[in-house]
Amino acid sequence: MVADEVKAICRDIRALKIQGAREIAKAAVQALGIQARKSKAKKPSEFVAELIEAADALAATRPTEPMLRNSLRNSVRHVFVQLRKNRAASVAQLKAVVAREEAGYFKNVEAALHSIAEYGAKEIPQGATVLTHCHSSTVMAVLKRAHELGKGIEVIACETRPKLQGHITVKELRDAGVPVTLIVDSAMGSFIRDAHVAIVGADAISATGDLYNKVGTSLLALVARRAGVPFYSAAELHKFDPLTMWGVMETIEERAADEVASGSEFRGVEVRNPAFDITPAEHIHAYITEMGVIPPQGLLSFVRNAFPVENPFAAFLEERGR
Ligand code: RUB
Repeated sequence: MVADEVKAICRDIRALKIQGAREIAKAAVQALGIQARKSKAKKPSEFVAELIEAADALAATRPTEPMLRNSLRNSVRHVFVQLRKNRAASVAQLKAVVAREEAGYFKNVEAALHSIAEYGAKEIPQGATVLTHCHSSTVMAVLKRAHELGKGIEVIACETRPKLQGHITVKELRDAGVPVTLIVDSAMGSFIRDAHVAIVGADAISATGDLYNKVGTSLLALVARRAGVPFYSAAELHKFDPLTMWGVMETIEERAADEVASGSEFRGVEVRNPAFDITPAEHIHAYITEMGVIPPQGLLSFVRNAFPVENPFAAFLEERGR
C-alpha cells in the first residue's frame, strides 16, 4: 500500500507545487524513504512490493523526467542487491538500505550541483547578460555562483507561459542581489540581441544529445543560434535517459488545457498544452555537467563511462533463444 504522505507528494509534483527535474527527483527519493520508514510489512517480499508500488506511483507523476526515474530505480536496485547478497535479509535491514541510499543520494546531488555551478560560472564572461527560460535550480546555482565571483552579470528571464515559472526565477535572483529583467516569452527574439549567453536547465537528454526542457526552450536555442549567442544547458548526468540509447523516444508530457485557457470560455476550441519541447543537439553549444562542459555530441561517451548500462532488452532476446 502506498503511504498517504507519498500520495500527497505525488499530488504536489503533478500540481507543480514541486517543480523542476532536480526538486522532483529529490522529493521522490525522500518519498521512497518515507514509504520504507512507514512500512508495516512483515516479510521482505511484502516490503519490496510496497516499495515498487510507491516508486511506480512517483515515476508516473511526470513522464518527461529521467532523473526521477533514474533516481528511483537506483534506490530500489540497492534493495535487490542487498537481497542477492543476503537472501535472509530482514525487513529492518532492507529499511536500513533505503535510508542509507537516501542519505548518499542527497550528498551526491548536492556535490553535482556544486561542480556544475563552478563549471558554469567559469563559462560566463565578465559583465555578461544571460538569457534564461523557466525555473531551473541548476541554472540558479550557476547564476548565483557567477554573481558571487563578482562577474557582474545581469539576467533576462522569460515569464514562461502557461504556469509562469519565470516569476520564481526573477524573485529568486532579485533576492540574491542579481540584476534581473522579466520579459514575455515572445520577446526572446528581440532580447537575445542584448544577451552574451543563453543558459537553460534540462528535463531529459537523449542519446543523440538532444535536449528536452520547458516548452519554448527550442525557440530560445534557435534565436540564440541566429544571433551567434552560445546556448548552454546546465544539467547533471542523471538527466540522461538510458533507454534512448536503445531507440526509445522520450515522451513529451501534455498537461491540462485549462492551464492555457479556461474551458468554459473556449468551449469548442481545441487547446494543446505540451510542457516540454526538443532542442536539437546542433543548436546546443554545450551541456554544463558535474563532469565538465561537454558538447552534446560527446555526452554519450561520458555517460557510457560514468554509468555502464546493460542492454535493457537483452532479456527479451534471451527469452527467444537468440
Ligand atoms: C521545469 C524546467 C526546468 C528543468 C530543469 O519545468 O523545465 O528547466 O526541469 O530544472 P517544470 P532543474 O516547471 O514543468 O517542472 O535544473 O531544477 O532540474
